[in-house]
Amino acid sequence: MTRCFIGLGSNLENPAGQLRSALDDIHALPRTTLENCSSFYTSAPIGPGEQPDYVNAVAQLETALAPNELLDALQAIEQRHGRERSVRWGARTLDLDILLFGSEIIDTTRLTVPHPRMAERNFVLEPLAELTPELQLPDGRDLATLLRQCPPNRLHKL
Ligand code: ROI
Repeated sequence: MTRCFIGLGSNLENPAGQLRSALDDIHALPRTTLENCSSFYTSAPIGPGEQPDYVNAVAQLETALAPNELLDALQAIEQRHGRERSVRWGARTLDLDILLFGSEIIDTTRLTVPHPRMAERNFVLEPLAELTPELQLPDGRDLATLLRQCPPNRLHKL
């Protein structure tokens, strides 16, 4: 079993409800247990144009799935939530990102882990720190340092 962390985000169609239902779906994944979830946070959108605020959270799983199998399963959940991949960085009903997969470093066409932009996103780092304040990334950087260096962005615990 591998411990992994998933970033959840939504800014359309009842975002907090989208996250709750995504957690139910993650809970139901095969060979996987949902160990923990952070608080939900509202966050100012990062990205182009006008879009509504997001609700973000981080979930902690233990899984026997391989990284690609987990990615397939998460993308299937996104699809069921009506995710349309039209505009890069546009508004979305549900976004599920593999942030960390044990201590693995993965760089394939489908998947880059640790998530390449997590260090710049307080809506990822804050909820992650709620779950594992002492976390070290596979490249040796520690979460507390990343948090101190992260650009500020409006973030409120719900
Ligand atoms: N901005 C915020 N605040 N939260 C997100 O989850 C999020 N996700 C994205 C982009 C569009 C980059 N901006 C975001 O994919």
